[in-house]
Amino acid sequence: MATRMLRSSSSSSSIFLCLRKKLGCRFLGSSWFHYSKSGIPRPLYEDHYYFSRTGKPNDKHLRFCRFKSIQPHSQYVNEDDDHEGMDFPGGRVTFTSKMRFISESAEKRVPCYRVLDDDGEPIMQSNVLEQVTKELAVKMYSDMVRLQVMDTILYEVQRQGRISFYLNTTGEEATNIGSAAALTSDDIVLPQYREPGLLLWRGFTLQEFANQCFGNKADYGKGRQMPIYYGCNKHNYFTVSSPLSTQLTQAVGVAYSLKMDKKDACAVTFFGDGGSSEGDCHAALNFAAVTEVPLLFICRNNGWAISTPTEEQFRSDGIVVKGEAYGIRSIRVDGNDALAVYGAIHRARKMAITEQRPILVEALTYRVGHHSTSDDSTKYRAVDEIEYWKKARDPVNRFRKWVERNGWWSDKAETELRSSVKKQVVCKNSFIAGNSSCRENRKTSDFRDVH
Ligand SMILES: Cc1ncc(C[n+]2csc(CCOP(=O)(O)OP(=O)(O)O)c2C)c(N)n1
Ligand SMILES: [Mg+2]
Repeated sequence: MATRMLRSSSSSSSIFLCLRKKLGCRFLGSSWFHYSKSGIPRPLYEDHYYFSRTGKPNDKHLRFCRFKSIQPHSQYVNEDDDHEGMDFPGGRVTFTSKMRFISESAEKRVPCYRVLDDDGEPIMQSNVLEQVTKELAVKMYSDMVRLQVMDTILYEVQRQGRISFYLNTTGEEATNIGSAAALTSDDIVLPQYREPGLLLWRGFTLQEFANQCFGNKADYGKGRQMPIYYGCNKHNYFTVSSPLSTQLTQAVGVAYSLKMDKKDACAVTFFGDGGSSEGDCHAALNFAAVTEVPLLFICRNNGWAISTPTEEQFRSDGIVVKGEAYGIRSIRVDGNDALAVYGAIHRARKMAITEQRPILVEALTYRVGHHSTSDDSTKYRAVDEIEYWKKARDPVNRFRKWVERNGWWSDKAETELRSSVKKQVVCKNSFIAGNSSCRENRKTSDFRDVH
């Protein structure tokens, strides 16, 4: 059957490939795709035989329609001739004499969209290279560096015993900053916990980050949360919370309110590969699909959920294929390529708002650091693996190479940036100086603003 599928799809394959090259990035349509050996998605009803070529389906009692939200966009599907079958809620179903189970996985894994290669060279011409101007690129790079420096210092601060906990974003700077750059400040973010780059991008200062980690009196959460549980109304950033994936169902509600108010904005929620196994994740994907809300689901697939590797987390081809099951257009991107993340999220945002639909983005990245300061990842993963991702696949260096080649960055600019961030961090009255001594009196404050 695979050969037959291949043969019958050869001409449309080349059209599809041309389209793909032209468009630069490709979202998977929301329904009925199957991958042939060539890796080209085909509608699942291809190559089916029909139960009856003469009989009329007696299904008038059933309400039938192809929901608008799951109609494959012509850009993503090769339409075949309509064959006989029956109309059934959700659309037309064709008959087949072949007992054929849908494969548990496609022959070819969903490809990963990237703009830059590992050395920061564009792999081919792409609109994204024009969209990202000098000003935008320099801000993206600078914020990636600020995030790195903040992580290094606050990690050390925790090791000195001055704060109780810390969790860094090392290795995931491009996923953080690339998506932050593609959104607008009206888009409402519901984070998991490894996305402080979005707050940083929106203007949350290093001092504000430290206030929260120290739980001092300037902390917006009044010291009632663990360190790194940032939240900020002004920046449309919901407070981080412990139970994994609860933010996903909440995000559907937020997106629904944006839809009702006809806002030119979307909700954006982040989760990890581990979070994708929570029931809430599946409820949220389905809920978002049927309510047709402008919501971006961004999964950071970083290989690990504390000590659980992704091979033990799921049997599917990652998270991207789950979108299709729920009727959600989806894409897999290289999460260590800031331009790919930017391009995909920028396009996804536009589709989510103009078409009022959820979009799922799976960013392939790697958690270079330990899960948190409560973890020692060398106990369950090879140091070589960590070093490989740290050195050969570092997202910050990779982006720097591209910015530098454009003549927008230099060693001098690098030295100035790093020393100015460090200065903010370590000078007198800096973001960490003296913070541990300014806690509010808990006896009187603990019950204020609780309800
Ligand atoms: C409902 C729930 N189950 C378990 C935990 C414990 N827990 C905290 S973080 C974590 C790993 C999550 O991994 P992932 O979603 O991949 O995110 P990452 O840490 O890799 O960024 C687990 C299991 C939790 N916080 N909530
Ligand atoms: Mg993970």
